Amino acid sequence: MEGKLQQPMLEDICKSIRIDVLKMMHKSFSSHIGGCYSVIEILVTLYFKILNVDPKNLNDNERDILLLSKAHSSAALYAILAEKQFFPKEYLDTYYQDDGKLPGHLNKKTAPGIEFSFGSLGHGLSVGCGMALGNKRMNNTGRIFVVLGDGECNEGSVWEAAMFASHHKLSNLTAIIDYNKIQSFGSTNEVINQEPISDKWKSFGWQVFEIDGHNHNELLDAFNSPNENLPKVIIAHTVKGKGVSFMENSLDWHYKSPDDEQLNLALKELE
Ligand SMILES: Cc1ncc(C[n+]2csc(CCOP(=O)(O)OP(=O)(O)O)c2C)c(N)n1
Repeated sequence: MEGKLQQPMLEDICKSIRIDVLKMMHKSFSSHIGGCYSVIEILVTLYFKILNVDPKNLNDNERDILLLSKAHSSAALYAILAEKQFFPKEYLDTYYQDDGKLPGHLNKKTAPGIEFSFGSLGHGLSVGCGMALGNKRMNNTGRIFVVLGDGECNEGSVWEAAMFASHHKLSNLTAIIDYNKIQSFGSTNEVINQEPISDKWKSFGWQVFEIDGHNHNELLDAFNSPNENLPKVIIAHTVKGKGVSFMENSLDWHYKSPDDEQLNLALKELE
């Protein structure tokens, strides 16, 4: 209920994060805006409603940890961390710049709030398994959340980690799949079809939720649902490029960066 009342606030935050990301991509001529826009509601819901993490106490062993395994969407995470005051908003102006604070992929050492370095796809779930098992063994209450791309799930290491997590009953681990159906060079189901995706994760021993990944209430319900002593996976149906009409569901916007005209058109839609 609380989530439902707060939804307009979350939507406003998402809009402002989309604008920050657009400006970062335009200034740096960099790629991956489509995958940033598909994951924004997922990350905003986590950082503003779910995660127990305090920028002033980043070494707290009991904190929740977010791992963005699809690290090419770093710009979305950076904009949210700046909004949550993990670091100054001015850092965003240095995204993807020489000597800047924020590189294109995630480096734990560059800015507070980045929990692990990623860029090569397929590693986040394994790292999350290790952290979740460590927390369990040390009786730490912190939970681990890993955000994966659907294309990323073509990597065999994801499925090795999936088996490991259910074997060890890592109930403190949640994976979220940003299921936007497009990867870098084609649609995910053309490259390697993962359907029926829910059945696959169930057969690997996970508790599965399949939801609209742009709907904050559905995200909140899935995150807050009681745990069955199993790892949880949220298959979040999303739209690549969500929020800007000419970017939505378009393969082009995996790699393209907006020129001046596209920046202004997108700003008009977002503002
Ligand atoms: C191991 C590895 N292979 C290839 C790449 C290059 N790459 C970057 S993004 C991407 C597509 C990923 O697709 P998906 O996980 O669906 O991401 P999204 O659509 O959410 O951006 C690829 C292949 C990489 N980063 N790591």
